[in-house]
Amino acid sequence: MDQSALLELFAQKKRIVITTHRSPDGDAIGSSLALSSFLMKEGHDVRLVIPDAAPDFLHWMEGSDSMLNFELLPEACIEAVEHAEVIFSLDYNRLERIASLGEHVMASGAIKILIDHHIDPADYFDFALSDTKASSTSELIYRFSEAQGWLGHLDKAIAECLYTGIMTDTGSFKFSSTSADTHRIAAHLMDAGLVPEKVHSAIFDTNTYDRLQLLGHALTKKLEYDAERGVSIISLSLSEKNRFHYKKGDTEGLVNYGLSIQGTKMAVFLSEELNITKCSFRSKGDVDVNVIARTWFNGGGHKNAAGGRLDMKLEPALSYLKDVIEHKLRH
Ligand SMILES: [Mn+2]
Repeated sequence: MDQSALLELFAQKKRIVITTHRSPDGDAIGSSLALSSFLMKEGHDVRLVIPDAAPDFLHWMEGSDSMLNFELLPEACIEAVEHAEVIFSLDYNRLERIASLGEHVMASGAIKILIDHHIDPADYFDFALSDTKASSTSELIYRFSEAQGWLGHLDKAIAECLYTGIMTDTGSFKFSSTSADTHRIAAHLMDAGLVPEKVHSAIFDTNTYDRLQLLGHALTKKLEYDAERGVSIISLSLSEKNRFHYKKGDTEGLVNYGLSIQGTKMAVFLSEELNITKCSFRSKGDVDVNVIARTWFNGGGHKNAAGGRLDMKLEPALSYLKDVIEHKLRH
């Protein structure tokens, strides 16, 4: 499918489902809500389906009330997918990322469109805008909408959604994926009425007292630094998280503190859940944490930011991680 076929596709009103990944972040929700608004303003029937809940700090975004949560409303989500003529995959590129909803997407005869910036997309779509150099899926939604001729619909609410995605995925415009185009798009979003300070504050000035105490505990008691290898590790057990009344999203960004130590090449955050330990990886330069996460931690992501999971408690997970670092990685 090419660009002109896409223009033709959206010339008629369609039943459209937008999907994004599990544990949706600012880019997942921002890009999905923005695309949803563009499509609705074009007159299409749009459902936005998310595998599980979005964190509270994203609930202010316009349209977030109408998202269908697969965990809460599985039947409505499956029905939407089964009736869709077009299904979008945003900010992910493998159907495992949307839990068992992926099987329904796979089985659907709808036209499948992938818009994403992760590497190695699986081959299940009819059209893909897949650019691993792009700062965010939100940036790609801007480009996609521009190519479709939809930017006339760009308003303040859509601009806020796209800006949220770009800002969160670029660490507030500081990661190497931030291009001149990223800034140009941000400028256009401001022209549409966006107030960056408002979005920044809505996303980041949302700490609770407990969250800051948990952060303090993690940094003073649970941060290990291996200066020789340039590796930092933060680990938190379920009971530690409970002690600080942990809520989803409270450890968001914690791994970046490890990476900010001068000389660090790789930072890891281990977070114990009921029966598993979640692993987040960040790196600088040539250290490819996507490969590390894929090879040893049942996960993947980007070269400098990836995630994975181990089916074990925190203590064995920490030993396993250290074993991989000592014996498997070249330093
Ligand atoms: Mn993203």
